[in-house]
Amino acid sequence: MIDVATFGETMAALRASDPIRLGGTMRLSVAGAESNVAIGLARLGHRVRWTGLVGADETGELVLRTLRAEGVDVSHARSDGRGPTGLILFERRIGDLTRVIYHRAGSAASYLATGDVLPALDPAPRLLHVTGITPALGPGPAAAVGAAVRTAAEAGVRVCLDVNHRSRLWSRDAAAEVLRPLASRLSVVIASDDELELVAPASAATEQDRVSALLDAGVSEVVIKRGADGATGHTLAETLHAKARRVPVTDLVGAGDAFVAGHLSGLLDGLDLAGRLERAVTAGAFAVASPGDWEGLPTRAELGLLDALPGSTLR
Ligand code: KDG
Repeated sequence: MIDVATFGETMAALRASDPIRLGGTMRLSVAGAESNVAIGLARLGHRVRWTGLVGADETGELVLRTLRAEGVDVSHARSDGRGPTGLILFERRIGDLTRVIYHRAGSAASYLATGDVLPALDPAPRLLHVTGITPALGPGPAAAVGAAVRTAAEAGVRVCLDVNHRSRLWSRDAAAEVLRPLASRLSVVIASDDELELVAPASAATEQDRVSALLDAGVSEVVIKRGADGATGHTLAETLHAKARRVPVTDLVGAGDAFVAGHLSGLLDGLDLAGRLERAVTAGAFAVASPGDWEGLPTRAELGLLDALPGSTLR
C-alpha cells in the first residue's frame, strides 16, 4: 500500500552561484514542491508515489530517473510530447537571497489532467498531498487537483494541502477562488502566515479567526510555517509552537517542502502534534543547512544528526 500519493510539476533546475547575466557554471538537478516532499518522505522510509507529466526529452528522463533513484514510485508518471519539461533557474543574487526564474509556460506539466491523476489514487493511499502550485499551472491541472481532493476525501483518505502561493504564477485572488472551496475536504492545511487567508473564508479577519474557521470546517490540523521563527500547529484540542532548529543557512529553497515531509512522516508514524512539529522543523533545518531543494534531506537514521555538537566530526 502506498502511504502518500502526490502529483504536480517537477522541473529541471539550474543553480547559478553568480548573477546569471554574467554567465559561468550552473549545476543541473530537478525541483518541484511535491516531488521534494515525496523524496523527503521516501528518505524517511515511507512508500510514496509521485505522478506528473514530463516532456519527451532528456530533462524529463532526469526527473523520472532522479525520483526512481530516491525510491519514489513513478509508475503513473509519463512523458508527454505536447510540451517540454519545465525549467527553473535559481540565482543566488546577494547573500542568501535567491531569485527564481521560470520557463514553464506551456510545459508538459501544464497539460496534466484529471485522467492522469485519478488512477494513481487506486488503490487508495493513506494520505494525498497537494500544493497550491499545481492549480496555478492551468485549467487541466486545477481540475485534476479538485477531482483528486474530492475523490480522496470521499474515500476517507486524509488530504494535505500546502498552500505554497507562487505570485509569479497567479494572483492571490485567483488562488483564493480555487483553494477556498477545497477547505472542507482537507485534513491538514499547511501555510505560511501570509498564505492562510488564501484557503480560509474571506470573512475571517485575523489569523486566529482563520484557524478557527478551518477547524470548524472539518480540517483536523492547521500548521503555520514561520521560517526562522518556527511553526505553530493547531488542532481542536491544542495549539503548540515549535522553535526552528538553529543551523547555518546555506539555501532556504525547499525548506518548506522538507517541513511538510517531516510533518507528514510524523502523522504517518502516529506521533502527537509536538512530535510531528519537531520532525517537521528538523527536516526543514536539514534543507536550510544544505544546498539544493531536496539533496540534503535526512534519512530516518540521520534525523538525530542535528543534536551532534556544532563543528564535531562523526567517526
Ligand atoms: O519549494 C521549492 C519549490 O517550490 C521550488 O523549488 C520549485 O515547485 C517549485 C515552484 O513551483 O516554485
